[in-house]
Amino acid sequence: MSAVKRRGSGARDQAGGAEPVRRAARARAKAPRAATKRAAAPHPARTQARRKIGITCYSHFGGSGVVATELGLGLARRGWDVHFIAHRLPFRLRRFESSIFFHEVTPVTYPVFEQPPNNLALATKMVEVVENHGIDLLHVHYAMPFAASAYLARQLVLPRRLDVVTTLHGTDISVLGIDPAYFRVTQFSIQSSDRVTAVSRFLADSARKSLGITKPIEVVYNFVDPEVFVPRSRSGVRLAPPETRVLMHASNFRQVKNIPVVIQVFAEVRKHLAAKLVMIGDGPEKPAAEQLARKLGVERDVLFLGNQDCMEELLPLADVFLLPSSSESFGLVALEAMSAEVPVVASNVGGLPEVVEEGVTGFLHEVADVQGYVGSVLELLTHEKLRRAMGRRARRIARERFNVDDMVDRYIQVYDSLR
Ligand code: GMT
Repeated sequence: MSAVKRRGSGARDQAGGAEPVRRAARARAKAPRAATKRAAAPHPARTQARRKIGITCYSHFGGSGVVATELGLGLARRGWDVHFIAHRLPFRLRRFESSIFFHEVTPVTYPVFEQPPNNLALATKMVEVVENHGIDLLHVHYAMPFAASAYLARQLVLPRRLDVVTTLHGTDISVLGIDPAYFRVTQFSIQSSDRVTAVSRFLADSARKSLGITKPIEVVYNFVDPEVFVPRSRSGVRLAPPETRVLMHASNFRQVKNIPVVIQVFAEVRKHLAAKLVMIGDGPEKPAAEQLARKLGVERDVLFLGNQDCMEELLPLADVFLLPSSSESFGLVALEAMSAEVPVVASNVGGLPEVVEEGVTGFLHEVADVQGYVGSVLELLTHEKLRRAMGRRARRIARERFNVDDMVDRYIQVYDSLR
């Protein structure tokens, strides 16, 4: 048996390689021969009709992967060839698109390695894709470690030109970037990117303050497709009987999401009216949350649904969405709820006040203000007219300020500024 093993390709490997067969075949057919040579080729974007981009993101559940995937889909709709370079197929890439390609990063394990060097495998795959497909632009979502892998790839393909755009999403700055274990590399790789964007003003400011980034950082807000996240249809699925109100939370159940407060708020609300709490997602805080629900005697009214693929089907079923995070650079799921006409009750931290307007599209409170959240949730659940009016305003603002089409255009402007 060989001591060298490939990780994680699963069914796709059986299908004949690192890419799904259809995409791999198309990719081979489309790859221009000249682009496979490492030479000082003319800047491809200037000579080719179809523009091409490599996108790297975390593919599992999480807002940064959603944003990267929806951006890729938006670019594909505008005639770009989009090459996702990632450890797994991004979860929101649910339908086949002929101009979207997936290149799986498959690190090799070996007994000498304590951990397979994933970042090197990623840089190597970036180089391979760039050279084989004549790509001159990489857009990485989440600085750690993707901006560092992209920097390495850019050095490796010299003298070919490869522009790197890095989008900062949240904990890549607020938790990991500032950790002494990663500080210097994160700072260096962001500074070395050709363009840097952040998903909120708050996050751009924190990157400047806490990481000392001096490079200009453009704010491109996260976005939603208002044709996908639509208000509840009368005939649709229900999560509770008609007279029972639905409070909803969705996250990756990490400490920053303040999960115990979600349960405590619900337990208080439940004392006043018939309600269900729908908890979507999974993560380290979930077992403790289940335990707390039992301790507070509300376990029968709390549904832990786990990770769910189709948020656009679930969010419209909520009457109120609750997000009491202790840190949140944007809160994409709150925006998706708004688009579905669901008012949001959230903490007033990070980028959340840039998304949720106090008293207009929802209510904001101090992180630990359980009574404040309870008051706002009850107000919305007991005043149907107010709840509906706020929901309608939330949808209008999601549409007007955070529309997918506008934000894809903004990213294209960022790419164009490199030409
Ligand atoms: O940084 C993280 O915690 C992960 C990341 C993700 O992949 O979901 O979340 C961040 O990026 C999202 C997309 O830009 C934002 O909507 C989230 O607010 C942000 N999370 C935090 O800041 C905690």
